Amino acid sequence: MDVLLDLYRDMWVVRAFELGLEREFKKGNVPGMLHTGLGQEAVQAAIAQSLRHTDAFFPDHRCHGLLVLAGTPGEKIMAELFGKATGVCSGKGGSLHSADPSVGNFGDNAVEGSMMATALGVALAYKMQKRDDLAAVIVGDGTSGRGEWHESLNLAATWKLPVLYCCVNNGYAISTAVGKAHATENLYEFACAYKMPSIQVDGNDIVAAHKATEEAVDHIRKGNGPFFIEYKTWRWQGIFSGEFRPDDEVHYWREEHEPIKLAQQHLISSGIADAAQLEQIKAEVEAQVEDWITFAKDSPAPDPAKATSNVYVGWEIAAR
Ligand SMILES: Cc1ncc(C[n+]2csc(CCOP(=O)(O)OP(=O)(O)O)c2C)c(N)n1
Ligand SMILES: [Mg+2]
Repeated sequence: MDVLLDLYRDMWVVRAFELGLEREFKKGNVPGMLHTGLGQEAVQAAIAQSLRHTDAFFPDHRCHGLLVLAGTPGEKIMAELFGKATGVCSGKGGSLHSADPSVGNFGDNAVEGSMMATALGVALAYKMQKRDDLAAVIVGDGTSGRGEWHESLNLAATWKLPVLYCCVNNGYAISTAVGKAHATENLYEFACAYKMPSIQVDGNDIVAAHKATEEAVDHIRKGNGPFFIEYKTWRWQGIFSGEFRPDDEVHYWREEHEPIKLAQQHLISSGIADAAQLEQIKAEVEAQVEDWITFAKDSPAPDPAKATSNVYVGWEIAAR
């Protein structure tokens, strides 16, 4: 199958997963907070496509779909988000703390940017082991104001560590626009200061995002050190229910420059697929996601007696 058709399906996995999850969240079936990856489907599909299971990746709080694309069964991610015992971390990790080392998912962390430091350690280990695997870290624009962000880039560049920096610049951190909190709106310029190869790419254009990610990964696997990609995109979800973004901006990103629509136009105009095929892919993925939701709903809650197991590696701690 054409890789672009594959990526199209992957984008629908992200979209359908998040729409289904959001619907269930609103019904009160999903505990905790929910940050969705809606609008960022092309970024997630491109990253997942370029990684392999022996790489390490550190997802951020909007990467539920990417976790599925990386290889964890969809029902296990869905059940995890529902807080159920059948989840990939037995329902204890939820959206922000689930991991699955079997596919290279080293886990998210609610302290934004802290994975940038952890990724360095993993990348250093891979380099010392002379592997051609890499550590990919996915972070939002807001993280680039943190000290760890800059320390990580500096050390990765200095030691030529195999780190793929995926900076998802969706324009806002909470409700603060990038330009109001950073010296530049083009975050790849920070990476230039650390003498790191970097690129800014349209994160809503799957063709461009895929090409950039493949090139970056190839560069890293050849032992050339880190690479920084800034994906310019836009998240559908505001943090608060009141919409703080201007109407013309919303219209541009959700209508004119919407990633799935752009991919459809490309696939049809280049003769890779017709509208009926694309509709079928969408319907298949949506049905699959509904199965995952049913699985999650029907799964048991974790056993309270096991609340203290698997908290620390190799330790059992007593409940208080
Ligand atoms: C160190 C730290 N500071 C603050 C927060 C609270 N917080 C959660 S999400 C978020 C905004 C993150 O913005 P960005 O990195 O741009 O990601 P986005 O939500 O836009 O995808 C903040 C400040 C946090 N989790 N960690
Ligand atoms: Mg942001």
